[in-house]
Amino acid sequence: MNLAIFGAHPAFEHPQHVGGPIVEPDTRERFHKMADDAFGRNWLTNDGPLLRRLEEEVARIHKVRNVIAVSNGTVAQTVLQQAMGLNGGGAAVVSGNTFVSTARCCTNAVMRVCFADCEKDSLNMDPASAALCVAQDTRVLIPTHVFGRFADLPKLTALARQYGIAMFADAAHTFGCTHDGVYAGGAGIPEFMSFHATKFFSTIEGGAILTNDDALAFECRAVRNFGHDPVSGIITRVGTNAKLSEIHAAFGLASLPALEARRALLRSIYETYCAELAGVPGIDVYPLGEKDINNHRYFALFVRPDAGLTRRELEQTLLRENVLVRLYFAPGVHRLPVYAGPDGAPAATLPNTNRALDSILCLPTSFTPDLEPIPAARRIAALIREALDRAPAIHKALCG
Ligand code: T4K
Repeated sequence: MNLAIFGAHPAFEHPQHVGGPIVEPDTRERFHKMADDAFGRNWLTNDGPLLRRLEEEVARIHKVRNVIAVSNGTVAQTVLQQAMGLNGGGAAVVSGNTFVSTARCCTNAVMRVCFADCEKDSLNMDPASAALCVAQDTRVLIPTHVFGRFADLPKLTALARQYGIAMFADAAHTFGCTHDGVYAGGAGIPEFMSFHATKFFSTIEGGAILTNDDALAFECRAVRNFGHDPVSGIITRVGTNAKLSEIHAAFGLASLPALEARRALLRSIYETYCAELAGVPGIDVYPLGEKDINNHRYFALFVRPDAGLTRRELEQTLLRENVLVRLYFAPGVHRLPVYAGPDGAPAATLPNTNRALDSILCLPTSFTPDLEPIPAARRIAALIREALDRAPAIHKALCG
């Protein structure tokens, strides 16, 4: 196999994105019909019938009492924090291995952020590192479930209880995922999700809070709608506009019947990558949780130092083949200049997080409609094997 880096035609005619939206033909058809019905009703937002149905369906799937759908995952965290009274001062313990928004929502609420390291294996918040972050002014612990794999909630909730601090989880990646049979939202703490177009389940833009706490759900509904009390309609607290439109809800509802087939396909892609990359020197696949059921939306691997190519070199080689790999969440929110100390030093030194983020590469799990998914995944794995076999020549081509 020749490689584009040596002048061959790229392996893929069109760019293959990590996170390219998954929209089955049936989903499109259902969406058009539901959106059209919404226009027929002339009710397009503000707690409409589709939004309510979406909330009921997600609550049923996740076996949780309350789902509050909002306009995106970032806003879901903001609404949840406000409903929990986490505004104005104090500190939050956040995982260094998360999307930038998890930390930004805290600083937007005028909370100081302390970044915890992740566990080597799961890449989720390490309870021991989180414990070291807890200070006098700590108010909340916010683990993220990375790539659909659950953080160690028993240990983290025990830690939060020990110090009398609040806790909720960033479950942006965990739609339809379970740990020990329990879905996000059902483990005794509130959790929020993202329904962004790149996610396993999407409302194009959207998100939700999941909680078994009815009083908290009531608060979230009020905050979502400018602070209007959901029963009286009177503005009784400070709120914002976090509403999800009927058209977005329609897209989510239209996707629901496709989800099990979608998960099965993603699982086959995951298994294909695993089989094709097994035993490739210098490549480790991100391990799934033993007691977890995953949605397989993300496929992450790590390029070890003995791979022959650096992560950057492998990334560059694949980009030229139109395989648009991503480096989630590199370089790491804790290493962003916006969180640096006055001396410019990173906000935290997190060895496990740094090691993971300096070697991670996420591969596409969805492809353009002209491609058969399994052969496309096989081809990407073959490109990786070929690139590593020809490491010295690639190194030379990239370094000049
Ligand atoms: N917590 C965690 C752990 C999260 O991962 C996220 C979001 C949040 C909280 C916040 O939730 P939201 O407020 O976003 O609901 C993407 C997504 O925008 C973001 O939702 C996601 N996590 C994050 C991990 O990834 P980007 O900037 O890296 O990628 P983006 O949106 O440019 O899309 C990824 C790729 O997909 C691109 O290469 C192009 C392709 N793509 C994207 C879209 C939107 C398409 O082919 N078609 C499309 O329509 O943030």
